[in-house]
Amino acid sequence: MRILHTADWHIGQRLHERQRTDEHKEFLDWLLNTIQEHHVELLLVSGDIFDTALPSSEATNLYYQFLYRLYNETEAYAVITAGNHDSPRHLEAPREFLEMGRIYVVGTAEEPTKCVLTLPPNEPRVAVAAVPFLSESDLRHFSYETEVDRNERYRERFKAFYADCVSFMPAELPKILMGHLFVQGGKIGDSERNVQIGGATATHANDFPKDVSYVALGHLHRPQTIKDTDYPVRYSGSPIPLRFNETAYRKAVYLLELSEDSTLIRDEKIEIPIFKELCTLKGDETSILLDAMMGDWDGKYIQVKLKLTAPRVGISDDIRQAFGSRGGEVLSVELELPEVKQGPPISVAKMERPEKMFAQFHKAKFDGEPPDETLTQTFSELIQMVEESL
Ligand SMILES: [Mn+2]
Repeated sequence: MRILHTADWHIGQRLHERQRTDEHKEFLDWLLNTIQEHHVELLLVSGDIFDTALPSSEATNLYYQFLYRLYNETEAYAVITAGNHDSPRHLEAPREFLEMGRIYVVGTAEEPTKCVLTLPPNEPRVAVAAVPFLSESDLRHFSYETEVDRNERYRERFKAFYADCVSFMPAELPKILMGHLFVQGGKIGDSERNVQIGGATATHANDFPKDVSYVALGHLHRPQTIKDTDYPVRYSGSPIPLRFNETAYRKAVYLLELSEDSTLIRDEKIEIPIFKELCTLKGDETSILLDAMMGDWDGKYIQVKLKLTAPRVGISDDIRQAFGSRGGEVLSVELELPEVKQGPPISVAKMERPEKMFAQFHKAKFDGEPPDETLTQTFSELIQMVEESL
């Protein structure tokens, strides 16, 4: 059976207020072509379908257009689970309707039995544990428990949940586990350091049961294999870079093929085309403006980290304009002012009114912009409150 693993679509996401609808549309078109080209029989989407619990009508429309095309233009089955960004109930609402179209959605998981699917339903060739994001709040809290006990119990719960899922699967079928969680050893963004989230809370790759062919994970946006000994425990990553720090590696989906005796006979990483380039530029004003003139910025999103020796009014606008005239769009300009090594000695006699100091601080921090009236007013009220309390 040919299977495609993807996750973390985050449809409806905005990057500095820019809608990503076009990028998501291009990705879903590409995904459908890839499914057709490789004769994929089962699509797995491991959580975070949408970026928010209540996605916009555009985001919802894009999702259902894709599902309809998947049903209408391919023969593939699909298993879709909820991530921490999704509303489990919202995602699951059309569950029975979608099942008529070979699409299986699992949003909530009260019991392991509810997650186990065997596909195709009439002549099963694979068993899938469609486990959505399980929140820590699902655990009953015992007041006498220490944090460590609680973390360990959370981890134990995962272990037991997956073990139960496997015990409900027909022994002769190849087994695939899905999940939306952090597994110890995973890396996020561009960072090479391992992520530690609450230490003991994190599930270990070895906590997944034996006798499994593949673990299809979602949650981390970088494609990566956590364990590759008996079977891959893997994150497919997100299809588009959701932040500027997700551009140092290519986004991907994974194409798998399982033989009837549960062997993974094909395991291929397919790189996703870059639909919109995200670039980060660092430097002083001269080098950034030179970059703007020399580079090809057509259709690109740009983040600028500008080193300044002194604040200057309007510098952000100049930079936006320089790239804008070359077809690029600057989404953010971060100003880096030199750190003052030793502050001037403070004497009470010379001390300015706090409002004036605040205005100076604001100008230094925000590109020469003085604070607006509301902010100044609020600050004054705050100072008054402090002075009255002395
Ligand atoms: Mn997530």
